[in-house]
Amino acid sequence: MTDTIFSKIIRREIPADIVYEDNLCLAFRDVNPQAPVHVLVIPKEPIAKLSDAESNHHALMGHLLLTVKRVAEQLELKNGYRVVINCGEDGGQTVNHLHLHILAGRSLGWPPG
Ligand code: DGP
Repeated sequence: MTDTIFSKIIRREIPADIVYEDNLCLAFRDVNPQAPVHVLVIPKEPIAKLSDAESNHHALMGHLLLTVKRVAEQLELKNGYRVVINCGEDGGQTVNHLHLHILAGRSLGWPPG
């Protein structure tokens, strides 16, 4: 997989507003927020997109979801939040490093555009 801007954030080569980090993942605020709270949770392993995840990523995938819950608690998102994974071109993915969007702080419409 080619290097992306998110790999540079993991390596601290470019700045980001990091809200959580552990040995497997990183969470930081989106540079172009679509809601009052917009955080991205990414694995440190550079998996390009959800459809590239393999069975050996089983535990990592669970860890990413539990990290969403942890970050939501840390940021006190008591009124709820939405988790989004854009996958591939039609899914609207623009950065080819798997990421989970956490959106919160306003009432979110459904269905998404
Ligand atoms: P997606 O469309 O699902 O691939 O979302 C990519 C998101 O990444 C988008 O909401 C904007 C965000 N993003 C892109 N470049 C940067 C960056 O350099 N820093 C941060 N914090 N977010 C970025």
